[in-house]
Amino acid sequence: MRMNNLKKLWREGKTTVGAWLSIPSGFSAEVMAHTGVDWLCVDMQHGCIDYSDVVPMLTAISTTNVTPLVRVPWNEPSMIMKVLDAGAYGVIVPMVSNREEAERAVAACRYPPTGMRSNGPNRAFMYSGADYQKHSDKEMLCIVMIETPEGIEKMEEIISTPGLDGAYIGPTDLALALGLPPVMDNDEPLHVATVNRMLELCKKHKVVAGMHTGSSKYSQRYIDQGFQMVMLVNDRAAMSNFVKAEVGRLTGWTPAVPTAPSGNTGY
Ligand code: 3PY
Ligand code: MG
Repeated sequence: MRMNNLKKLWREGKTTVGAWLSIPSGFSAEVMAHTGVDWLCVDMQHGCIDYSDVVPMLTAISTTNVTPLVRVPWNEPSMIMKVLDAGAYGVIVPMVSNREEAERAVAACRYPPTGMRSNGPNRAFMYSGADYQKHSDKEMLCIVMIETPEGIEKMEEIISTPGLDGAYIGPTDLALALGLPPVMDNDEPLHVATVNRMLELCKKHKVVAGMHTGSSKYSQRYIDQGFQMVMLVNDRAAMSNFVKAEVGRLTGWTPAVPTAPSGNTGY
């Protein structure tokens, strides 16, 4: 079976940089897969992306060694299983709030007797190899997002869930959960303290800590802190920010909705 490169890099203690795909296109996924990132996440939660878009996007990413992940729209086992069947090497599950929900996400990623994943890896076995079912439990990543008030309160019981590979912070939902405005690269002391507490718990329970950022400045900050999974750039934001800046330089045009100071609006 094809090994999970991302998991290998984490095992070696390395930091990994990824990007986010919101545009429903195999071509833009392929373009992004040739940018030097370690992993790409196809975003079914907030991206303009359905299952019929996910399949050609995963096919496009598999022209490279970039590890393909999918953020599912919700903690719903049937969609987790379908994206793994399509060849995702891991899922990011949003809004996980307690141990039971984390266990449900993990179980959807593992075949019986460990979990409850149903058999049918229709594209996965072509991408991975004929022995997919035999090895997939140890290669597929289950990463949950902690970004709700209950999730903040119960972060240790979530992070210590057996079989969990990573905990990923959605900074804007985290901000809302803390009663703050939904700012991506966030310097609010309460936000910073909550992020730091999650990182410490991830280290304690030997789970990878992931952080969503909007600029290399903040990516660097989280890398320096010890996050092993850092999201640098979103395809839609990259296109929009670059073109707006170029048009502005040439014509003096300024957008009605200003670009965030960190340069990013990449949810
Ligand atoms: C958040 O900021 O809440 C996210 O989920 C990032 O995608
Ligand atoms: Mg979120």
